[in-house]
Amino acid sequence: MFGPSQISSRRLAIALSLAISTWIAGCGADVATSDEPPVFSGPALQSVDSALAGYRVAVRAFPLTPRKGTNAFEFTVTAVDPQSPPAMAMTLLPWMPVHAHGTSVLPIVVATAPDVFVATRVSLYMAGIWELRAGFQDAAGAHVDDATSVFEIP
Ligand SMILES: [Cu+2]
Repeated sequence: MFGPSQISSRRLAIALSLAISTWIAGCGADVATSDEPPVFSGPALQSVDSALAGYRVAVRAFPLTPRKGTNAFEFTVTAVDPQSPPAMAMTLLPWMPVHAHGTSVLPIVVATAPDVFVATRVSLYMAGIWELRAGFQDAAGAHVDDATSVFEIP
């Protein structure tokens, strides 16, 4: 009684359910590891001016809401002063001002595009106010400016 179209839709349903269960298993595995590549999307959580007003820095986080523990952040740097050299490198110091301490684990910062820097392994290990002190360097490696964004970790 099955016509050809009914058989093919049944096969399609089986193929789809296999694909979906594979996809769910894949997601579960990704969530379980701390090496999950960060994904940044949506509007910036913060946009801050640099200390010398040469740059505006948009900050996105992964997870989307920074949590107690390891986070990743993306910094998109736009020169607002035409005299500002391009920011070619960035350093990041997580700092807890109320206790005057940083982190023993240091972030890893890589440039993922011109003017875009991603910091992984940002260890915000205590609840409270954390400063993310970003420093920018020019092509010669000279320090040119700083920008601090502030996050409260629940
Ligand atoms: Cu602390």
